[in-house]
Amino acid sequence: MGPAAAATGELGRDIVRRIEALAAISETPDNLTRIFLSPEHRAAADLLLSWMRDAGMAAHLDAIGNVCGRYEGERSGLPCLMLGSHYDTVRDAGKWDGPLGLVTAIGCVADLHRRGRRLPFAVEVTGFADEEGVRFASTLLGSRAVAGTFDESVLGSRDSAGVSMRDALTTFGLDPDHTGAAARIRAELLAYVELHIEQGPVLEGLNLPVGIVTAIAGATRLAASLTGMAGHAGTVPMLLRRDALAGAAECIVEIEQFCRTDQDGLVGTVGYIDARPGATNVIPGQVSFTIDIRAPTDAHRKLAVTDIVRRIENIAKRRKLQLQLDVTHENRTVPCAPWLRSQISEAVAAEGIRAFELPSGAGHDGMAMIDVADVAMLFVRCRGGISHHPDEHVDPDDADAGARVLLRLIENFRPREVASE
Ligand code: HGY
Ligand code: MN
Ligand code: MN
Repeated sequence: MGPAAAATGELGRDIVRRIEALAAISETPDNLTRIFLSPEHRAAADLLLSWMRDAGMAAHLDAIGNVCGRYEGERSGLPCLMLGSHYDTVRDAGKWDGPLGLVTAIGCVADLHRRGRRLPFAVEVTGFADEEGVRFASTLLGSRAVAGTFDESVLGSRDSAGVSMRDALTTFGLDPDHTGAAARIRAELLAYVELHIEQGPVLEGLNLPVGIVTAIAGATRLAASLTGMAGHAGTVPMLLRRDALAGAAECIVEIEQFCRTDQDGLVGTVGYIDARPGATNVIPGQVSFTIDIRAPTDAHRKLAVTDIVRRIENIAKRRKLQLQLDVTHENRTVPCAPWLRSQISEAVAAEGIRAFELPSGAGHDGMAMIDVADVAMLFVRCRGGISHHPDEHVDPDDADAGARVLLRLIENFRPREVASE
């Protein structure tokens, strides 16, 4: 008989230790910010690669900056069950959004390795380089590269400091002309499964440590720019002004009001705004802001976007502001595969937990991975439903429960053909 499986609590303690180590790698000393292709992003990648190797995986950085680990099956070269999540963060982030899924997957493989357990398929762990889309206007860059849907035209896009993605990739040590090398083909992947914190309050309300995701809600992101006329704050009469910031403020409140009156789960957020020239005594002449719109169904979201755009156009027209509106990101709702959901449900029930299903309002790498594999997700409860905030927290016992479910899923995994026989 080989070594015993991890004792209760052991996987959870290992996850917390790794989460703390990753959270210490930040661009800012007082909070956690780790943006795509920054030096800290690179340091986190190196740490993840070392953990993957310690867990018995062959590991490398791919052409877009994803960290990729592979644990061979009973013989080398078999198709894989891919596990993963992202290692970039939003600004002033929590520690768990992204890294939880990644370090849990690494911990599970480490446990298989410790026991010398090989499976009739390979297990791969992918740490996606950019899911949040904070640095450049586009998002899901890491998983799109793996899915073979990376749009090379985004290489020319620039961050707020004017650095192009092409130059940032070069500085990171990658060749921007070879991002295509990160792409995988469907025959190599049996499925993509991601564990992630829930980022909402549902599991906590039901007193459940984990939940099975039914679908990932689609999203539309837009970049808006309003141009008016800068001028002297003391001399230009109020009725003669073309104040771009006041116009943006009206648009923002309009978006909020419109989404608030919706009864069916529509949400709209303006999360970034930049006003120029940006001085106390100058009327703002130019403002850029972002808009993020989500709804439970694609049809509902598309109708809402059309309505919101019309309202913004009317505000701009009335205020004599020039408007530029561009869709920077559009993702359809992605269903989680029923055959994978039922295997996750079995693993949850086998851990003595009620198998509960819920949708994801947040976006995830599965939205891109669907183009190369069937996808599924397991959510882990977080405290107070708080996410994208430094107070984000997962109880170590819940991290442990998530890991035990994931490990059970891996060890009992049946590829689709076998599962449906
Ligand atoms: O925005 C999202 O839903 C994800 O957290 N990137
Ligand atoms: Mn996030
Ligand atoms: Mn995330």
